Amino acid sequence: MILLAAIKLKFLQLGRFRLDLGRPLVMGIVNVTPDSFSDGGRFDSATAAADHARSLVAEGADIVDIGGESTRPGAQAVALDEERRRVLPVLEKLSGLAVPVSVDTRKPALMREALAAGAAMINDIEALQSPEAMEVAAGTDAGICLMHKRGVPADMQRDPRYDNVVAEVAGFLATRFHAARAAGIAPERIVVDPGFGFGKTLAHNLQLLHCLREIAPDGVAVLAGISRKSMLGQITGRDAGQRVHASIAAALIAVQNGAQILRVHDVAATRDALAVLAAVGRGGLNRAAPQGGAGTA
Ligand code: HH2
Repeated sequence: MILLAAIKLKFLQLGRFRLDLGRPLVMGIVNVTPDSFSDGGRFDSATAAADHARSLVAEGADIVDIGGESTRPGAQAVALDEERRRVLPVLEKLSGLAVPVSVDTRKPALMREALAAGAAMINDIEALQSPEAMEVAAGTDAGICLMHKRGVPADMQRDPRYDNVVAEVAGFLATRFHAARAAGIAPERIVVDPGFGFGKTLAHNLQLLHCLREIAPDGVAVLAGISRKSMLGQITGRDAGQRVHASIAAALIAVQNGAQILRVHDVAATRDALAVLAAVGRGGLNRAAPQGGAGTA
């Protein structure tokens, strides 16, 4: 039995990139798909997707996550050749990017090809449960995101049930973390994610957000992907494109509840919100009277 890290990790190691965990990291989403729930069809050429990735980096993304298969509720699986055709040309255009590129895929063959093409992280919504995926991941120095989901995208929102969603998600992520450690993957390469919206009702998602600190093995970095998701539509009544404000609120709550990486569509807005949070944190440490005047502008 491998002991869990007793202290919080200070950095993430994603291939050749070492990312300081002293502040929350922002992962910008680039969907190279015709059918993603909020940006489907907007970046479905390699050039448009690579340009979007670069603009997210300019806005302050620490990682960009390239996906060639929508996993929204009800989505149908995409064939390997098609996903490959969507993702690999984007990776090629992004070689030499200043930040690590993650690839959001559950297909071991594409993981292997993406890593060979320069990806520094694998974001697997199936948490490396395929032995082949685990083998690919263990054979590299890339970062790994292990996400919880119940069911498959085509039917995962059909009446999901848990006795205790927080305990069950935490148990699953601990098991997957141990499996990755046993395969030889170092803890600083591993991130865990409760998988908001993946086989969960609004109540389940809210419990997970509230208890985010409880879902990860000790010291392991937590990624939260809530951006523009339908749980925010259920709360606000707004369509996906109108959920930026709600996404920012959820992102800040996630960070205050222990998330260290935020997977988001709206990088600039998220960065601004995090800057305010960080300033309040610094202000709280310095109990002296605030500097500056009482201007309102
Ligand atoms: N959510 C989506 C896709 N991949 N990966 C992780 N680790 N965590 C998530 O919460 C997550 C994810 C779904 O969001 P999006 O990529 O915006 O939409 P779509 O699946 O429709 O492309």
